[in-house]
Amino acid sequence: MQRIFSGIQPSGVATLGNYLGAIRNWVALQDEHECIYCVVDLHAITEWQNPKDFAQQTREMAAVLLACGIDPTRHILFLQSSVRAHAQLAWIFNCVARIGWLNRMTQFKDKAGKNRENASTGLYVYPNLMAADILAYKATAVPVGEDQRQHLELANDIAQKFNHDYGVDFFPNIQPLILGVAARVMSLRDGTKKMSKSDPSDQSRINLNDDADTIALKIRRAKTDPEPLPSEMEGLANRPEARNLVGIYAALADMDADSVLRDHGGKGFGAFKEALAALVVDRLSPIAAETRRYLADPASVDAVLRDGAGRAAAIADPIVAEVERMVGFIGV
Ligand code: AQP
Repeated sequence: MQRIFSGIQPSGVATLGNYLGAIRNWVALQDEHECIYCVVDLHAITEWQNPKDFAQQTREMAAVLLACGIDPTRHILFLQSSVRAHAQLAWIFNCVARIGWLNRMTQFKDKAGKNRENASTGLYVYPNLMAADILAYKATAVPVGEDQRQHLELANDIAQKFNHDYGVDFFPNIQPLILGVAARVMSLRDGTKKMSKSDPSDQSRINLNDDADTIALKIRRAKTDPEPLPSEMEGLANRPEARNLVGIYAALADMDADSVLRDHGGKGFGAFKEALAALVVDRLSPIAAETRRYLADPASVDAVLRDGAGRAAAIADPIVAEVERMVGFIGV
């Protein structure tokens, strides 16, 4: 069975983008893969997290994953900061990756924005930690949204350079698994920006814990253009907001976008948004209810995470110990 690794940052409440681009695929992959899923709290602190909220966000993210159907008995679910191998291997990778490689990372440019000099050094070396997350388990496939493709290419560059520098054939090649029609869900306020849990505008996203009225209101207020929906895909060219709403509908209804346009083309956005809101509520409200059920017993969530951390460390620790020997650490 192929081993896969993937992670999600507890930097806010999981969004519909996280769900369609990642979590839903994680659940589906459980039948045919050995899955290691991680709440990546070390990654989250590359940007400021208020400690009071952060602990709650972290537990809530784990609860969301369980509510969506991650099965911690057949697979592994844990917190990144609980398994020291991630940070240990990341340091070695900081010394393998080149500054020129990191300078090309578009996510750093997007997140650091104009205030680059004031971004944390953690944000800059984020892709090295991500490479360590995957390679500490010698995972060979990573289900991610389209936005993470560049980071996976960098992880492969790091693996190859390590193998080459130390004259070993140790780290495998990693394959991105980019699944589903809505591999990239965009902001409801700006169809050119991805939907993000840390976007300052709550109106830009659907949170997995939003109630039905909030979801309906956000979709009603979502930015659109004055034209009706087209009946064919070509009619969505240069209409990023319309394309995004159609993509969300298609992904949640398990249809292709052409079929959505066949059913809804020619209608104004008012009617389409009503149909979309009903679909989103139908799909997300069971998840929100199940998340609340897990959070009513936080000790049970912590027990799942503790058990997962033990099983994750049992895989990662020997791999990282071997890497340290290859590097020449004496380890006494
Ligand atoms: N808008 C999106 N569409 C599709 N997939 C998405 N993902 C994130 N946003 C979208 C996928 O979700 C997984 C977990 O992401 P993450 O939490 O590790 O970090 P991120 O990609 O930076 O997600 P956010 O929501 O934008 O978080 P913040 O605001 O903290 O930066 C990844 O597989 C990602 O592809």
